[in-house]
Amino acid sequence: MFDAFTKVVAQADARGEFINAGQIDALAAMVSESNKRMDAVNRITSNASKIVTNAARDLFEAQPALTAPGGNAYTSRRMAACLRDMDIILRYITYAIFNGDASVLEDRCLNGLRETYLALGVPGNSVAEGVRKMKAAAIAIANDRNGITQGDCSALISEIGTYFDRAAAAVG
Ligand code: PEB
Repeated sequence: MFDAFTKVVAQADARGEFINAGQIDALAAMVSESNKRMDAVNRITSNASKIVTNAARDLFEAQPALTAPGGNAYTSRRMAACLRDMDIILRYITYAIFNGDASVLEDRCLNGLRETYLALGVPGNSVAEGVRKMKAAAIAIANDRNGITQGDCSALISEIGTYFDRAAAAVG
């Protein structure tokens, strides 16, 4: 598992080079902006159950076959597994945001997930749609201007978007 710093070290070491000025500048900029990152993680984390349940509700409304008899979220056991999966994916996305690096998400959550869903007969495209719904809700919450110091969060918000995109692409 990498964070933005250990990733730079691993890349430099692989080339047998010192950390260069451009890499230091990029990390210094990240540190100076880190309150935004922590606020975003805190906001998404403290709204996680709302993000998951609303996204799931929207998904089942858009794809009613999932909750109909024979569907992949039919019976409480499968419904619980589905909500749990969405919660796990969102949790790993918050770790990636915190680290400023996707490796924790890739290695511990997404690696093999497509094959798992294939083996279980769970439709990956539907999981991807659920992830996209969580993306919209999480970004609305992280980017809410109310009750927070005003500033430019566009770079952070687009970075956050990439983690959701990776998760959706991994299963969809
Ligand atoms: C991944 N999901 C399921 C299983 C696993 C995962 C390993 C099988 C074991 C079990 O049932 O617990 N586990 C999950 C994950 C990690 C992990 C992400 C990462 C670390 O360890 N059903 C739907 C929707 C979708 C869904 C499309 C959006 O209709 C999911 C939610 N996942 C779903 C369902 C099952 C499942 C299991 C229904 C149960 C399938 C079954 O037993 O029939």
